[in-house]
Amino acid sequence: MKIMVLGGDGYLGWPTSCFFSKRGHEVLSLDNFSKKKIENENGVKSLLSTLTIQEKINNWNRNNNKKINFETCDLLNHRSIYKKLEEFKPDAIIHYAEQPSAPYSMKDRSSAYFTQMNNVMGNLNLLFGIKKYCPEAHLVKLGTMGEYGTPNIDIEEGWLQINHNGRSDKLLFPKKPGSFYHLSKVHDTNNIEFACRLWSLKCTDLNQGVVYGCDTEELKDYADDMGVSFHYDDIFGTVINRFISQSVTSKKLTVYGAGNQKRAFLNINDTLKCIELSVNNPAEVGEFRVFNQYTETFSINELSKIVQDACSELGRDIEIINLENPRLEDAEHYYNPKNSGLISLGLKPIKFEKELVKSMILKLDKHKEKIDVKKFLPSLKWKN
Ligand code: USQ
Repeated sequence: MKIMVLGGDGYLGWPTSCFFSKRGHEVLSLDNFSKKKIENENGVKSLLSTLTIQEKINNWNRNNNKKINFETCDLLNHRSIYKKLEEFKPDAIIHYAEQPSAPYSMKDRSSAYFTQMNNVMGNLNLLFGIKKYCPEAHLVKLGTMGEYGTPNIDIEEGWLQINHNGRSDKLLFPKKPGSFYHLSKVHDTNNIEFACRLWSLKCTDLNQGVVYGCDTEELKDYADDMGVSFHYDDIFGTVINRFISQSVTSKKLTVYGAGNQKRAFLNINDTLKCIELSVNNPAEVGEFRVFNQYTETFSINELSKIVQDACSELGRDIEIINLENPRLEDAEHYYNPKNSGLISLGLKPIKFEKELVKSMILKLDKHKEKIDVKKFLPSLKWKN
C-alpha cells in the first residue's frame, strides 16, 4: 500500500513510518519542522531521537528493504501538499501534522493563533488536495479524546443518537474541549465530517487519549538516538512520560491539583496497532468514522501511585507533590468514554502496570544526566 505520513518527524510520525516500512509498505513521510522550531524557541528538546530525520532515515534505509522517503512539506502551503498528493497518489494518509501541545496553545495570542492556523488551515488544505488529486484515499486523522472534555454523560465514539421533542437524529457528539489546541481538533472534526458529506471522502478520525512510551517494537533494537521523540518538559511531555522522567531523576511526581481528574491513555505501541487496524479496515466512501483510541482510563492520582509503587520495587523512594493546577479542568467529574470500535477490530491492549513502568525507568536511567529537571515545573498557566 502507498502510505503518506504527515508529521513524519514527530513522536508518532517517525515510529509510524518505520512500522509501515517494516511491513513492506511504500512510505512517504512529510514534515514542516514546526515542532522543532517551537522546541528551539522554548528551550526544550527530546531526550531520545536526537539524530536529524535525514540521519534516522538513512540508518533505517540501510537496514530495511522497504525504504522510507522523506520530503519537507508545509500543509499551509497548499501547492506543496497538492504536488505531493498528485505525485505519490497515496492509498492512505495518516495525518499527525499538527501542533500537539495544549500548554503551548495556551501560552499567548500568537501561540494560540499559530496552533489553530497551522492545524485547522493545514487540515483544510489537505482536504481540498485529497478531493482534487486522490479522492479515493483513506484519511486517517489524529483527533483527541480532549475534544469531548469531561461531560457528565457517557462519551460515545464521535456520534450521539439524540431524541428531542419527539424527533430523533444522529449528530456529532457535543464537544467541551479545554484548550485552544483541543479546540483546533474540534474544528478539524467539523471540517472533515462536512468534507466527507460534501465530496464523498472517506475518513477515520481517531480521538486518541494521552500516549506514553519511550520505545516501539520496530525501533527497540536501534540506538536511542534513533528512537522516539521523548519529551519530559511541561510543553510537549505527556503526564506518564513526565512521571517516569521525574522518577529517574529522583524528583517528586508533579500531580496537578488534587489529582482526581481522569483521562484516557494508551501505549505508543498500541497507537501503531490502532493506526494499522484503521488503515487495513478503511472507512466507506462518504463515511466519517470515529474511534476513541485509548485502552485504559486512570485518574492522575492512580497513575502517580502505580509509578511510585514500581519505584519502590526498584528500591527507589519517590514522593508525590500536588501542585496548584495550571490548567482549567474539572477537579472532580464523571468519566465513561466508550472504546469498542478498535477493540472489535482486534486491538489487544497493553496494560499500564508496574513491570512496564520499571522497564521504562531502566531504559531512561542511561540518559538521566541529560534531563533538565527545571523543565518539570509547569511554566504555562491557562489563566494568569
Ligand atoms: N498532568 C499532571 N501533571 C503533569 C502533567 C499533566 O497532573 O506533570 C495532568 C493534567 O492536568 C491533565 C493530564 O495530566 O489532566 C493530561 O495532561 P498531559 O499533559 O499528559 O496531556 P494533554 O495536555 O491533555 O495532551 C496530550 C497530548 C495531546 C493529546 C492529548 C490527548 O499532548 O497531543 O491530544 O494528550 S487527551 O488528553 O486525551 O486530549
